Amino acid sequence: MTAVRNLVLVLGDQLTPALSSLAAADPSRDRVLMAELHDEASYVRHHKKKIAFVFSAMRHFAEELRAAGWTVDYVKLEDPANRAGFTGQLAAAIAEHRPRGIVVTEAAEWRVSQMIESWQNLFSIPVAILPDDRFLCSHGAFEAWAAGRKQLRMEYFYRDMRRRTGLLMDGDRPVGGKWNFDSENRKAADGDLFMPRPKACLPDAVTQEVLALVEARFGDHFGDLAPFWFAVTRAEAEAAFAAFVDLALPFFGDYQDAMLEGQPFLYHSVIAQYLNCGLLDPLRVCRRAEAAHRAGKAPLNAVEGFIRQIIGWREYVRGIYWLKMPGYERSNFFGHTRPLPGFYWTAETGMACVKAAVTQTREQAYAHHIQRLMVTGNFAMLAGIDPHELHEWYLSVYADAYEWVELPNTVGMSQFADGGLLASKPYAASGAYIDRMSDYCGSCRYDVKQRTGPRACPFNALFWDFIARDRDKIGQNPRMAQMVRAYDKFTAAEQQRIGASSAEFLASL
Ligand code: FAD
Ligand code: DLZ
Ligand code: SF4
Repeated sequence: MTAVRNLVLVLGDQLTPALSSLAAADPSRDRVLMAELHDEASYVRHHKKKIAFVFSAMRHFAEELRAAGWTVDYVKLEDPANRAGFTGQLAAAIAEHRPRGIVVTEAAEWRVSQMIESWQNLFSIPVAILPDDRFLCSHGAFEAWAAGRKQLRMEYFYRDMRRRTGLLMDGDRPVGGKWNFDSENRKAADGDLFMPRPKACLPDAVTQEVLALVEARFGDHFGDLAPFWFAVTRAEAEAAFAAFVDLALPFFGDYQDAMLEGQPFLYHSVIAQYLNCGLLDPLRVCRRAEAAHRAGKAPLNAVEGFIRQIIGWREYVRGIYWLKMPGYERSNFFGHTRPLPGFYWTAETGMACVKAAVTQTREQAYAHHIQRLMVTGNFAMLAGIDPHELHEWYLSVYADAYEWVELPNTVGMSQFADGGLLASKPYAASGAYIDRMSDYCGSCRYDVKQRTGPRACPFNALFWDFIARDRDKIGQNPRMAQMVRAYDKFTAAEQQRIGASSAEFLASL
């Protein structure tokens, strides 16, 4: 047997054949290590579907690498040689193979990157940590963009990304003459529209084995395992994305912010879990969407909106995460301390919008952006929930959840807990917004038109109470100042009723 030159550690969200660590290695002399790790499956209590998805995608990727000529040590969860964590597993592999060095693509999140940085000292062998070039904006490029700016607004970052990638550009000008078509993307959905479901993939034998394993080992985690329909290979993920481009992308823009009872996916792509673990490539996905537009198959407002989410928001939140960690995790601008209500896990609440979002989260490990931002996120901010507890909830319950993307979305975008670094204003809304964008209110036991009293939509009194409570912190923002002025116009008796309704509801949580 030839001596192993390097061990290439491939993490569970690095399932990409063109990964920098693999590109730097040689299948004839280097050995790949992958491991299903209890520590990674339980640093938060991930949704069962997410664990099954990651393990099955990892197993399939190991086979893809073997077929391409790599020697892969794949340590299953039940293997007696399993050491539960990255460091222990690597120590065992080093003892067994005595490699000259370790090669790894940088971890996507802080927790694991700290671990990796300790290895060179710990093991006394060279550890090469390579950049993750699946992201379009490197850490250095984001730092350079952010340096010296008073405000880090996504929109300007996004324009730079459009110029750098050439996506939807006519020379140096944006296709259609505008950078952003968001104002066209706010239609409420109508239940009579045809809603394509995301392409479902049948679990093969590998996935079936993983499903049994997850039920046996993580059966007490949140969420339903069945039905399991996620893609677990690159080919399946590509097929799911192709189906989205054909059937849903044309309407993605129009109904991006809409919510409908019984329609968890609407016209969303449901690909974040594939992008985040490496089964789909962000730039390729954007180029496919652009090609659909250029071929006349999808309108500009849809394609621009879709591309903006990926080269704009996705890259921008990653940049903010790495710029601001580790302190960012404990941001709490409003000083909120209320524990997360039990209904975030049980869905047992009379609020139809929250019930729908949590129920589909339990069933599908999925909720679309507006449900996360304007229902569960908005409620938590208005109710003064501890942002760190909420962060752990979002990190646990979604198949696409990884801290680098989840934390800025939760702490920055949805809770304004960073004081406005990421978002230009708090995403706070009363029931009227949810009523406008959804059909939830019709079946709700609360009345969205009432502001106070036992039957009033809780979002209403909570919204005005939030404005009154935090007026000093939000009042400088022109859009929030308008809300403060509106609150000030209420009679003293109405303000008193708002305070009492809100306090009564919060006491009942
Ligand atoms: P689509 O609506 O079809 O959008 C297409 C793609 O754009 C997504 O797949 C995703 O890769 C990207 N995207 C869209 N919005 C964002 C955004 N705000 N930030 C980063 N990427 C975006 N996204 C995650 O990938 N992982 C998370 O853990 C996560 N946590 C979130 C927590 C909160 C509180 C909020 C408000 C948003 C969070 N998001 C997260 C962003 C967004 O909600 C999801 O990316 C999206 O709902 C995934 O569904 P989709 O693939 O159908 O997306
Ligand atoms: C999310 C996840 C899970 C559930 N399980 C594993 C695992 O068993 N082995 C592994 O290598 N990676 C897993 N992951 C993904 C890691 O948590 C991810 O690599 C880190 O969050 C770094 O981004
Ligand atoms: Fe949600 Fe209020 Fe509408 Fe009920 S009435 S669904 S609580 S917004």
